[in-house]
Amino acid sequence: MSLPVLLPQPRSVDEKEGTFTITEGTRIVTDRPELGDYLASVLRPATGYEFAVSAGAAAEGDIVLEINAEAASSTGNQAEAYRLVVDGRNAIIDAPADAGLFAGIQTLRQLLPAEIESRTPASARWEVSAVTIVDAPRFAYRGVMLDIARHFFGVDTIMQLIDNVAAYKINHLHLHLSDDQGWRIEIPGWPELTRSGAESQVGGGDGGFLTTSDYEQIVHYAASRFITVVPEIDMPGHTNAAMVAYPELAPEGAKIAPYTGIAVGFSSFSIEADVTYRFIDDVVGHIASLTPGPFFHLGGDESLATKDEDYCTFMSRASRIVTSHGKTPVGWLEIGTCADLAPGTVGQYWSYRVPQDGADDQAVSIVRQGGALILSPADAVYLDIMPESGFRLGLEWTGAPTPLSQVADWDPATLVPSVGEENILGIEAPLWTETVETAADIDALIFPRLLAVADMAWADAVSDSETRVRALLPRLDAAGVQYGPA
Ligand code: TNX
Repeated sequence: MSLPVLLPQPRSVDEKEGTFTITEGTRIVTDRPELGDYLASVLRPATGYEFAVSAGAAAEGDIVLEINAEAASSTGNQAEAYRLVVDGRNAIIDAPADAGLFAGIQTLRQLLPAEIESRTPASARWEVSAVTIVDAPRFAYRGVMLDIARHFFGVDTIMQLIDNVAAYKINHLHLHLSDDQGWRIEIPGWPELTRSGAESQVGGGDGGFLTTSDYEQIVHYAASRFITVVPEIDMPGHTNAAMVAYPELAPEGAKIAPYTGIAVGFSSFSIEADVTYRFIDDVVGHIASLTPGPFFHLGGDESLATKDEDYCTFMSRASRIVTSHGKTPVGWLEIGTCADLAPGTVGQYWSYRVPQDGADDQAVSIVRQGGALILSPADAVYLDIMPESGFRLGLEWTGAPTPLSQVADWDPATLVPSVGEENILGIEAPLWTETVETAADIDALIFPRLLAVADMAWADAVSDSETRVRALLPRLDAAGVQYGPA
């Protein structure tokens, strides 16, 4: 039996003689019941087996998940490191921490036939080749972004996305929660945000918003899949919807009406008004209190309606509001034009694979101010860029489509020549939703290209990313993911 393609590519894979077979009697033995239940929930639908989860001693035929501090000695002391040892008797995952066990579970899934991903009973021989895998990620931050402002998507769609991406070891979900076209999260004391501010979207549909409990549910579900939610409230531009709700946030005399087009760069908060900063303090404070992860994203992109001299005054203040609520600020790369950010502010690179218009200087400025970078080069990992010309969804402002073959065709360590790997948190693939209206549209743009991103964000060096991703398509098929061109 030969090993299937594993994606992301593990650090070391040592194939052995023999096979382990999952049967009706296979139990999951672990003293981490939540992880055991999760693994059972992954394996049950296709196999139809029970997968009793229990603590105690393992017998032949069992799958074992165990915390083992020593596993760190062979993998490096990383939270997501794990070992997976399969022989004729057992499949055993051990790791220094739960996040590593979760990562190891995803690898075990891929050692089984693709039919394991079916949500209804499937027939296959549930066999796994004997193997020893020792694995840990290259980058700590492996993200995907969903824009729920241009078109609104609710809890169910977001939870489905979380499950679909967790299978490929994506561990951050950035939610773009506000833009010109809509404000998408409830904030106590500012009720108009989710009335007039949320009733529009691109093309004039109904819009919508997440209640506090919706957002809590998402954060909780994401955490159960070891995914950190990164909330973004975009400012001082991309704020038309907030100003529809509260015109006092706008510069004097500005005319504010709901916006349902897809232009950018026409809105700005008032930089002088005190109410602007009271508002930001309330918004950041509320969302930060609901968000267990360390980050709060302030946007800061394309603030073309904000005067240059005002932009940095604003970003100095706004980034410090974020740190005052205990979070690390993140901003799109333009924040690197400012020299007085809160120390440690993270920058999200969204220029091209060859830096344009001073993007390299902006990246360096962020690193000098103590921040790291999240890399999202637009002509590689912007998943809203069409996968092929004429595709029914997506934009093409990068000048050309982004086919699967291009997604991993760059090197994170040399993207910005003077920013080395030690200053790179990781890679994130954004999905802006100007053209995206349904959950099926999300699948069609995110998959399979996100797999190439997941591969390069986890693995030390991957070659032939396109062929590797194609090998995984039967798994996406079995899982019912309606992926786009590959
Ligand atoms: C640029 S990239 C934007 C978004 C658009 C996107 C469309 C960035 C930080 N801002 O406002 O939705 O292009 O691809």
